[in-house]
Amino acid sequence: MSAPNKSYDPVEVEALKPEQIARMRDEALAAIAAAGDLAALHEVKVAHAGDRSPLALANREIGALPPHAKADAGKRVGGARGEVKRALGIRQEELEAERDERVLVEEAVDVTLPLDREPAGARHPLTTLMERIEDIFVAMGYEVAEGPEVESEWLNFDALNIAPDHPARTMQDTFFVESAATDDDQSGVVLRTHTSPVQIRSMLDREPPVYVICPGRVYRTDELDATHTPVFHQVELLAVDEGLTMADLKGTLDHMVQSLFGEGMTTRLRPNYFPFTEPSAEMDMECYVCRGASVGDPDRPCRTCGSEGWIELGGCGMVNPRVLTACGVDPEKYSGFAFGFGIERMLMFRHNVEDMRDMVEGDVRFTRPFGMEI
Ligand code: FA5
Repeated sequence: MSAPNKSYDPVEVEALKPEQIARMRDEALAAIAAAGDLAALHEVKVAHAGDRSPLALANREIGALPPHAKADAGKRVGGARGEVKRALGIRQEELEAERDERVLVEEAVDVTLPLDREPAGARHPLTTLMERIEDIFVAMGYEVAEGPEVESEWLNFDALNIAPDHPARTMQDTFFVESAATDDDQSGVVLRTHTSPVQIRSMLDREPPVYVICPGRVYRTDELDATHTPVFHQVELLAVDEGLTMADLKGTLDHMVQSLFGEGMTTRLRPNYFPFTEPSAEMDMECYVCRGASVGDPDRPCRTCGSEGWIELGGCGMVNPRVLTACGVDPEKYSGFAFGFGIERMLMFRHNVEDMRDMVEGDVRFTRPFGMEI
């Protein structure tokens, strides 16, 4: 700030002359009017109303005036600065309104325009079918049990009464991960060929009674074709309790097929052989499409059961006492039943899927028609 000027002549303080103040104000007002957008207006504000603007500098000169001249000069400068400030405010509002209007036009969303929809996905029907089967048994009090897909040979075969030299060992073509050591009895490691080792794990982990349902992926060295895949899914069921009989097994199977295929459906058991069940059976369900009406009637062929009247589901039987013993369960006190079947095969006849390869190719056109069933 300048020092007080005792010999002040207001005419000689150039910046405070009325015409200078008027010029500064007019220049400021013109610049404000010319500012085309908010950024330009901000620059004008700094230049004409900021601390280093001509009017601000003139205002500083007032302090150097003698008292009688201060009021006059102060009014003049203050008036000009007030006008500039008001003009800035008005222009600011105008430019903001213009900007808002422009944004509304430029960023408008036409909700009537057609849009490229993301194609909706669908859960794989194998997953939904497996969950549906789990739900049936969970509702009956069964527990869902799972086991590893890379399994010890002992649990996959030996504990299930399939000894190394047993012919049944070659019935399921096996992917070997690690061979068994030859100089001791160390078990090898395989990709499990069925879900039955989860039976063993469940019995080893729990005290009877045991009621488990074991869904999972299994592996066999089968070629991929219309009815086989090297990686498929099975569901295994195991019940161990006092006094269980084949009648309980049959009743459980009937309940499952009725829950999945409709009231009144029934099953039948045909003798078969599995080393881990005794007696063993192949389980069939009544054809839910023709209900047996196609049998012997060439005019009513049934594609679902091949006019057999029955559809093969999988294997079952009473748990072999040797398996109970291997798992520390007293076969004198407890008995058990088990069954296991392939989910891919069930999906084939439940939904008329003709080729199993469609299930593994990952083409959404296959899964989408099954929708989002949960
Ligand atoms: C077994 O795997 C026994 N563990 C089932 C069992 C459990 C019997 C409990 C007794 C007690 P099997 O090898 O038959 O059984 O296979 C069962 C089902 O798996 C077959 O009925 C079939 O539906 C399915 N399956 C077998 N191989 C394939 C394959 N390569 N691709 C798709 N599904 C298959």
